[in-house]
Amino acid sequence: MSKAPRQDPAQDAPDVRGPKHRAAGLPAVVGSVRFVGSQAGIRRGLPLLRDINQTDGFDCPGCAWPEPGHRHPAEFCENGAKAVAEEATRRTVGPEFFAAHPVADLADRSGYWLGQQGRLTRPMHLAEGADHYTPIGWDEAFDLIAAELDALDHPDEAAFYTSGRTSNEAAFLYQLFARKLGTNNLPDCSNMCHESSGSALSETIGVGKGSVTLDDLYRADLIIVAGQNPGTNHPRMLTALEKAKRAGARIATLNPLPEAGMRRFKNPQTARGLTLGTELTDLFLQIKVGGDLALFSALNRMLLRSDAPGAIDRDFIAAHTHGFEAFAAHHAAGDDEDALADAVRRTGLTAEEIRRLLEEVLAADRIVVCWAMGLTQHRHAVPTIREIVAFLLLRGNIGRPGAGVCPVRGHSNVQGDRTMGIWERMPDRFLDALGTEFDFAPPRDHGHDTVETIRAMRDGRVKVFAAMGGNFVAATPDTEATENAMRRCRLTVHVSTKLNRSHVVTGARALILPALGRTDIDATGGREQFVTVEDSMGIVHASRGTVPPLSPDMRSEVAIVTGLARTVFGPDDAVPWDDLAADYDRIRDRIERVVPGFADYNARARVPGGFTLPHAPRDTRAFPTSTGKANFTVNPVTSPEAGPGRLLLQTLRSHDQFNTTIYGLDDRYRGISDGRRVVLVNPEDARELGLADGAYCDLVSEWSDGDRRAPHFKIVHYPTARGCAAAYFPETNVLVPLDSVAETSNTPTSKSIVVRFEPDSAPAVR
Ligand SMILES: Nc1nc2c(c(=O)[nH]1)N[C@H]1C(S)=C(S)[C@@H](COP(=O)(O)OP(=O)(O)OC[C@H]3O[C@@H](n4cnc5c(=O)[nH]c(N)nc54)[C@H](O)[C@@H]3O)O[C@H]1N2
Ligand SMILES: Nc1nc2c(c(=O)[nH]1)N[C@H]1C(S)=C(S)[C@@H](COP(=O)(O)OP(=O)(O)OC[C@H]3O[C@@H](n4cnc5c(=O)[nH]c(N)nc54)[C@H](O)[C@@H]3O)O[C@H]1N2
Ligand SMILES: [Mo]
Repeated sequence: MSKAPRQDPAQDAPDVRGPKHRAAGLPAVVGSVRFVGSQAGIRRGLPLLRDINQTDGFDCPGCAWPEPGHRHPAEFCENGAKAVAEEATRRTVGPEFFAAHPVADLADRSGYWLGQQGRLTRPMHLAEGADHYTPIGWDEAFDLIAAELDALDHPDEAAFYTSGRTSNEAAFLYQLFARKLGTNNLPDCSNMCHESSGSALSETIGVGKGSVTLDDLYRADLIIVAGQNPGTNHPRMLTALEKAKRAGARIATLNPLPEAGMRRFKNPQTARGLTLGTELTDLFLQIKVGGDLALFSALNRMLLRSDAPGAIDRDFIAAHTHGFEAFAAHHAAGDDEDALADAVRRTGLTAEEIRRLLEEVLAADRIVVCWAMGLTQHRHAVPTIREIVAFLLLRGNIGRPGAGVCPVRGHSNVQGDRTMGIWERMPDRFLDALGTEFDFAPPRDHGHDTVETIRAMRDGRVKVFAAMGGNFVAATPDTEATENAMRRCRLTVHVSTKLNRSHVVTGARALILPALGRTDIDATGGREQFVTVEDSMGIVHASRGTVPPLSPDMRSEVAIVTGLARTVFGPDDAVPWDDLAADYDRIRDRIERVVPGFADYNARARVPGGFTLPHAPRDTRAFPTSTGKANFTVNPVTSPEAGPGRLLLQTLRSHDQFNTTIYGLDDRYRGISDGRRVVLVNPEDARELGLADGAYCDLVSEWSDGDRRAPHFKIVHYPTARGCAAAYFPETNVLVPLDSVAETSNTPTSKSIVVRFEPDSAPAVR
């Protein structure tokens, strides 16, 4: 725990041993048990492992991957165990801790150190001009927030952020609170995550969610996994891929990095897996960062030209799609050889490799494409995903078994939060239903998303910032600009489980409100309550905490929202906030009347395994788009260019972190230990740029408004694609310019930052 206690980059001294080829296996099992023991203790921790993802237990807060129908007694992975242990830790940060540490000292600590201090147990207040947080009562805290909200000139001067762990019930009430107040300023982590998927899918198929179930994966002939590292971020997905493989699927992987899990997977749930493992990837294409649009565009062009029988599904296209002529004309323009040469240049692949992928595609009747942040966090992310949808539409691969789109969500309930109305741009039909149910007129102007919220705080247009979970200043781009923006607020409020950077970079006044997490027993209203969540495949199910909370002063997110709302709107409000909190069934009854697909919610939430939400394209090949059909789109090929002496930096996760929560300083599969400030560079590029293996450098990103610098990164020669580099976030968020965002979705371009390398400006003191 003493490692890397300070923000000081010079303290970071990673050790490098080179990448691994296999994932999971025995080291993962040993890793989970050891970590759980060290945080939660064996007596509190091990029984918890038994409850993860079981129908009578809680939903793993680790990721949004669905649970299979037949659950394994150990339905969790190493990283899920770490997420659970972080939350169920016995360590606490109470008033004594805050008395001992002035905020200035906490602001000098690393995010890792802050997180390791333990669970927040009491509401804490940082008064204007004070050096220390001091305890505050819940009612006093609500009064304080109500007074600040009341002092605003307009409700749009407040913003209400949500991270993706919040339950359906709490999320629904939270957006109701914001809208009753009069604002649609509901930025969320999704703005930085799968917003590009939502934008592209809504436009093309009419539903911003994935169209496949686990069963579809098991029935697919070809699964393309693009821009995703499931070995670390969705380890249980590897079990599904292994099962698909056994049933005959082939797997193609598109990634600038050779990620361990996609090569050999040793399933820790089976004896065979622990020893032998399965070779998952049949075709690995080491694509350049940002090259996916060029690749799928090339594939589509070749499919349109192909004389292989059934290369494209003309019946499906005629019956269910719109815009095919324009799409085909776009791909008919220009010279085929030139187009292929252009794709080769932009992808860094050979023409032969692209043709091999085409052969896989032509041999596959049913295709699923899975993706995550490697596709969504680029300037051209939305056109890339639209082109992937077109690729699937060409062969009728949406709306039939074994085929479809599979954006793999991150946070465990990020998809559910959206379904519940956490979005700055909810459609009118949702706002109409909400207004009718609760007898008020919801605001109609679109609110701020995450990037717009930062700009608004910077410009003094947002003065009160509240967050339901998350770590806003560390997760967002342009760290310095964002921290300065946050400091300009009148009041910042964080509903949180653990201490993080956002608690110590505050507005004039600040509150920390300690919330119960997934693992905690929730006895709000004097009875054990359960909540519900929605996974990445649209299945809604119950989650019940199973450990006693560490302090009676922690409240459920539902109790916190309703407590605040009652203070702000008074006891006679038309919404019976207290009644809703006393019995979550009453919240679900209201959700059922506002959100489509939730009929009989309370009964179906009690069915083990839950229920599946309707998805028109998947269920009936109906496409609720503007044209009433699935839309082909025209997406001119583009890709990021770094320019001479520069590389394209992607910022990604190590094996020992959950977003901004750092579990430890190792990245076992990439062979990095004891530190995080590494930059992975292809050895050929390194030679050309004079970057010696093991030397330290500064990373400098270039943008129209000037340079940004992240000091002291150890150079690691690593087999990434040429022209590309990789380093971990949040350390590199300082390099991502606020205005460098994806078209349409406004997602920060965290996966393609142009950087140059300069001598280390913070040499280690040894
Ligand atoms: N243990 C753990 N689990 C997690 C998380 C965590 O931090 N830790 N985070 C959760 C969240 S919120 C999310 S959104 C997901 C994130 O899950 P991932 O998207 O898997 O996470 P990243 O680490 O950002 O990895 C991005 C992957 O895309 C590749 N990539 C980068 N650029 C490109 C590109 O241009 N093209 C292609 N084809 N590939 C590219 C990278 O090499 C890397 O393998 O995981 C969730 N689960
Ligand atoms: N450069 C770069 N930046 C990125 C990304 C990237 O790939 N590169 N990825 C982006 C992505 S995909 C995402 S999703 C965002 C993540 O952004 P966020 O969701 O804002 O960040 P997290 O680190 O997941 O938030 C962790 C904090 O949430 C709180 N917390 C945990 N569980 C609970 C709970 O149950 N209730 C409450 N109330 N609080 C809880 C804890 O206090 C913890 O410190 O980051 C984005 N930022
Ligand atoms: Mo995410």
